[in-house]
Amino acid sequence: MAQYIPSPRDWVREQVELYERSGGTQGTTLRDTGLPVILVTHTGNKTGAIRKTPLMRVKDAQRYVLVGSQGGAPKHPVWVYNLRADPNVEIRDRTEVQRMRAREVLDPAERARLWQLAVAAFSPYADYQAKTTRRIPLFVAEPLS
Ligand code: F42
Repeated sequence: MAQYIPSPRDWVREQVELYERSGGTQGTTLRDTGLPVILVTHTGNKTGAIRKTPLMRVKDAQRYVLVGSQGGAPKHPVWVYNLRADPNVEIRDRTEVQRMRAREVLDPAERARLWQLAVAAFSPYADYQAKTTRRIPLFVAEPLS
């Protein structure tokens, strides 16, 4: 069994702990905003360790859109490289946990549609994209068929 390595960022690690410890009934929103957050469990591409990353919940029917914004930072978050290397994820949305597969959205028309959904769910994504020259990566996580 792979080892779980918690995030080095206190606020992220604490949100993951509360979310999981409460069985998905607490710690499920982003701080003061009240907006919903999901937990994405994935595999580190160098360590092979289990990583857990809270992201905003952006839904497209049964699918989740994962937005690699990291607050408009100049570099992609590391989880983007992890998902590119191994697309198998587990997504916790409050009390519901599902195994899914993540696919990076490269088609421009599909990306444009999903980006609109993302900004509708969490408007700061637009500011984050304006803040950085990198193109914020999007993934869709789809149920395993
Ligand atoms: N981040 C987003 O990008 N988008 C969101 O919508 C979002 C929402 C959100 C809501 C609540 C919350 O608490 C956090 C939220 N975040 C959101 C922040 C998000 O959870 C991540 O912290 C952020 O995106 C940064 O991701 P990161 O993967 O760069 O994480 C850092 C902090 C981290 O854990 N780094 C590790 C470290 O030790 O520095 C590395 C973890 C890792 O995966 N290592 C790999 C391995 O093999 O284990 C190898 C690393 C490599 O070099 O390739």
